[in-house]
Amino acid sequence: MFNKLFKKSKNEEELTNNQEEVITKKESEDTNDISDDNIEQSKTGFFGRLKEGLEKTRRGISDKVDDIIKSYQKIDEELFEDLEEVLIMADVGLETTERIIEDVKDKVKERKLTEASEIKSILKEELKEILEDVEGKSKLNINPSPAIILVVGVNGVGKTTTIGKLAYRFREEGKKVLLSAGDTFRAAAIEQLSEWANRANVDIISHSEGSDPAAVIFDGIQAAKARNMDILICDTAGRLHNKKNLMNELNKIFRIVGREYPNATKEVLLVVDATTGQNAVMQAKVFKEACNITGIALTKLDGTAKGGVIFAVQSELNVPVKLVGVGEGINDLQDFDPENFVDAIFPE
Ligand SMILES: Nc1nc2c(ncn2[C@@H]2O[C@H](COP(=O)(O)OP(=O)(O)OP(=O)(O)O)[C@@H](O)[C@H]2O)c(=O)[nH]1
Ligand SMILES: [Mg+2]
Repeated sequence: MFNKLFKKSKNEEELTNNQEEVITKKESEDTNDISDDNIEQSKTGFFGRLKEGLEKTRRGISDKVDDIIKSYQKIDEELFEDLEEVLIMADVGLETTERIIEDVKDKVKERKLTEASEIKSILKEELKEILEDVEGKSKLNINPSPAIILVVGVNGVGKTTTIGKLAYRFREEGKKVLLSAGDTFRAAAIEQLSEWANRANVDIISHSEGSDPAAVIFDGIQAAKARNMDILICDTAGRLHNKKNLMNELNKIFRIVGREYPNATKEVLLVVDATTGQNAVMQAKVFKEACNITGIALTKLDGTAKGGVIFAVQSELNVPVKLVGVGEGINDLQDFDPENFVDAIFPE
C-alpha cells in the first residue's frame, strides 16, 4: 500500500553505501528510573494519570459547562451560544464545535429536555460519540508480527519520546523490539533515541549524523529480519529545510519499507502536539495529504488546556487517534480510549 504513495527516487541503490552501522546492546542496570516510574504508576493508575494529565482541559471545558448550567435554569438559544464559546476556547475547532452543538440541540429536542442541568450528560454523550466514530480502528497495527512502525511529525512534537515509551511498553509485554534512528538531521537526535533505547532496554540501529535516513531504515529492516524482531520502530526527522524535502524524504523511506519489508504489518504514526491547538489539526492535514497516515499520537495533553483539539483531529481528519501522551515519563503514554478520555474531562 505504501508504493502507491511514492514518487520516484534515483538514490535507492546507494542506500547501502557509506554506512557506518552502530549497534548498541543495552545494559539492564539502567532501569532505575523505570522502576521509580512503575511505583508512581501503580499509585495513580492509568485512569488517575489520564485525569491528572487532563486537569487543565477539564477546567477549560467541564468547569465552564458547570458555570453555564448554574447561570441558566432553562435550556435556551443563549445557553447554546455560551456552550459553543466554551468548546471553541478549548480548541475543539469551529467545524467540530458546530457539529457538536447541532447534535446536542437535536438530542435536546428529541428527548424534550428543558432543564439546563440536563445538558451536561447530553454533551458528554455527544463527545464520546464523536471520538468513537472511528472505533475499532483505534488499536496500533502491530499484529501479526513482524511489524514496523514509522513515526512521523514536525520537529519537537514528541516523536522520539513516544518511540521510547512505546519500546518500553512492548518490551514489558515480552516483545522483541528494535529501534531505527531515521532522524539523522542532528547528532543530538540520534543520542536522544539511544538514551531511550537504553531506558527501555532495547537495541538500536543508527548511522552517523547527516547520513541517508532511508539507509538507516533499510539497515533497521535487515537487522529486524535477521534477528526475528517482532516490532521495528523508526524515528524520522521533523526538521528539514522545507516541507518538500521532508515529504520527499518520507516517501523515500516508505518506498524502502514497501520493497524490503512487504509482509510486515505497517503503522504510520503521526505525532502531533496538543499544546499547539488548531495547528496540530493543520499539520495532520498536511501529512495526511503526503503519506498514508494510519494513526495519530496526540502528545503533551498534560499541562495544556487545549486538549479539546482531540475532537477536531478525530472528526476533521477521520484518522484514528491511537495514543495519548500525558507526561514525559516512560509510562506516560496510553492507548486512546474515548470513553475514559471523556470521563476524565467530565468526572462525575
Ligand atoms: N509534558 C509532556 N512532554 C512531552 C510529551 N511527549 C514529549 N514531550 C516532551 O517534548 C519535547 C520534545 O520531544 P521529542 O520526543 O524530542 O520530540 P521530537 O518530535 O522527536 O522532536 P525533533 O527530534 O526535534 O523533531 C521533550 O522535551 C519531551 O520530553 C508528553 O506527552 N508530555
Ligand atoms: Mg526526535
